[in-house]
Amino acid sequence: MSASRAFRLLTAATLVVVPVLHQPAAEAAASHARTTSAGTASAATPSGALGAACAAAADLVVAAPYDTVDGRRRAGTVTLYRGADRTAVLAQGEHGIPGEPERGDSFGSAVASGDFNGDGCADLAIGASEEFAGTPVPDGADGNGVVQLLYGSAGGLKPAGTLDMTRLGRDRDTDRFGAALTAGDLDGDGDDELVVGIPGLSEGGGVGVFGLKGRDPKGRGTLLTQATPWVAQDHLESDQFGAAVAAGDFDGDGRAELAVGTPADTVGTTTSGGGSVTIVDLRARQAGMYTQNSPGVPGEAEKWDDFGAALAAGDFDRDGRDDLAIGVPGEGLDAFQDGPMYGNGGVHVLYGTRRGLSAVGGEFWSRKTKGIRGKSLNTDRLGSALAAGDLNGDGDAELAIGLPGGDRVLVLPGTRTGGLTAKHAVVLTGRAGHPGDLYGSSVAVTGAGLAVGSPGSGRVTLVPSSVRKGSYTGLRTGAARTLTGHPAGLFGFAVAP
Ligand SMILES: [Ca+2]
Ligand SMILES: [Ca+2]
Ligand SMILES: [Ca+2]
Ligand SMILES: [Ca+2]
Repeated sequence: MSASRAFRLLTAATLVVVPVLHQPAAEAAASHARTTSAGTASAATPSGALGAACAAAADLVVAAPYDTVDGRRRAGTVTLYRGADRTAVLAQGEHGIPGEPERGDSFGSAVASGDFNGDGCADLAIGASEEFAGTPVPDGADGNGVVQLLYGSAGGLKPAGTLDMTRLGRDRDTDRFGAALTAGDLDGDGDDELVVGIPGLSEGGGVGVFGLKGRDPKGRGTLLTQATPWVAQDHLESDQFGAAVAAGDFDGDGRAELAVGTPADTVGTTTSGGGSVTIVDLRARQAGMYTQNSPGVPGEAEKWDDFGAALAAGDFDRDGRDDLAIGVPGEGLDAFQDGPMYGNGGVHVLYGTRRGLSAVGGEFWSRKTKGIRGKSLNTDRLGSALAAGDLNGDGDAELAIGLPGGDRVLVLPGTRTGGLTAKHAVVLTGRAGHPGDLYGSSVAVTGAGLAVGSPGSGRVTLVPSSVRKGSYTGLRTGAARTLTGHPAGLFGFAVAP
């Protein structure tokens, strides 16, 4: 196996992919409904007659994209849990899932749940970003990538088909289709669209949107790139547009907009890898871009910042409009930052307004922010993973921020009176003396609390939360439980409700 390949995916575990997976699917459009009802198996499932007919397959999905399957290394598995009980281990070629486990597929590169077919039952999308459809190429090359769909039903999750680049009218290339996933109701018709990140696409990355306007989610999708005429951005092959995706209704009109991270985007003329985030209104065919050089956004775009490496949407101030958290894990706050692996890291928060997201009144959070406990280190990489959801049941979303280099997760309470606050913020800590755990590489808000992945040690920590209104996270840190898998499989690389 190629050491560089392993390094890259591990790096991605720490640095890049997390947001996507953790942006709980349908969080975007359904963030208000989600997570308020502790114990609900699928918050994405609307209540009602149809919903009652759905079998609750899982309330937590844990990906292990490097798991060995039938002796094939890095083929990948995805494990479903209800509470702490394992209900199924999914792999290609098992449980009716098409394909076969091959060396290096990375099934579980991303996971997202949502109601894609509109039947009221929560469905599951699983990325296998390194899958090759045709002749395998040598280890180390980027995969074509596929996404496998499973539909919820009265009988549980059933395999429903495979998506790949050809559904977007393009030949397969080293696209990494499915390296990132999210779900959201982009057209306002009540079902979730599936959004697939394709960061390796030749024109600097891309995003595929499936199921718009009542179309079959398995049918022809819509491809969006920086070269799309109404997006019209400069693009280099290495930009990684689509490395992170999130959906949120930022203007409160009932339809979600799409946020696309381009963490390696060049900003200005001299800056490589400063990163950008593009906000897309697919229906209006409008796109706008934020960088650290945008008016009102604090900071300055610098090399290796990785602005947009993680994204999460949630209504932090409960005004009915989603707000957007943007991770910038490579942000340097200390003198020594010489290299792409360094970064104290930070998170920008843009709040939604009637006219969409606005940098006015935005925030920048780091471990140096007043009121946040602990010392900021230049290896923390805070903002590598983000998740938003209402942990304490008072209607506003809390924000969980992973800093896997520091083996910690910072959780900020949302408030009706001013959005996120450091007041009663919680810092969750991984196992003492185990820095290789990479605790906080992935985070997800579930119906029961917060899930934190430590792929370095193959662990996922479940921290339950309960109702506690106001400026609290509601987390019950003393009641945390741990799920374990194979460390070599990167169990916990991605988690989703
Ligand atoms: Ca469904
Ligand atoms: Ca829809
Ligand atoms: Ca808001
Ligand atoms: Ca809350």
